[in-house]
Amino acid sequence: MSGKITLTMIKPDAVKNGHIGNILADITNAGFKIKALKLTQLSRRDAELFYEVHKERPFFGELVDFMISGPIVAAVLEKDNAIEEFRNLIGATNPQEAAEGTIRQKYAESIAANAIHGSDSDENAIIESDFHFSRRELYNY
Ligand code: RTP
Ligand code: MG
Repeated sequence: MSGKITLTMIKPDAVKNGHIGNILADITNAGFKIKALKLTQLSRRDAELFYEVHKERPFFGELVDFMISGPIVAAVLEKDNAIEEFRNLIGATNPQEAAEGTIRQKYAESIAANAIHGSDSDENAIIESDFHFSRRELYNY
């Protein structure tokens, strides 16, 4: 049984390029409900913690530097089968491989500056939601 929640971040490239509104429109038009939402900027310590699973990967330093380079938009989203549905909406990690109409195909610059994050499991969606939001910042409506 898959869960109803995912955590997204609109990454610094997409924020700087003025895509917040269009990306949120794509997300809501795809049937996701926004349960929590904020503009924020990660500290180096925040980004290292958030991406701890990738700390041995060769791109870890570049990833952290990029994610703290400007503000991001964090959001908790609700939809049935949220993880898989949202990863389908955002497209492949490398925007050159992302399907037509996906958020990364439309808005990403490169594999590093790839516009948006989506949780990769139900378990991580809860961990990542707790990272960005207190439970009272999540709304049901
Ligand atoms: P995300 O976690 O951001 O939703 O992306 P993802 O699952 O599609 O990709 P993941 O393997 O979790 O990698 C996390 C982020 O690291 C950056 N990356 N850079 N330079 C590279 O080869 C490389 N590979 C990955 C991307 O920003 C990716 O979203
Ligand atoms: Mg990932």
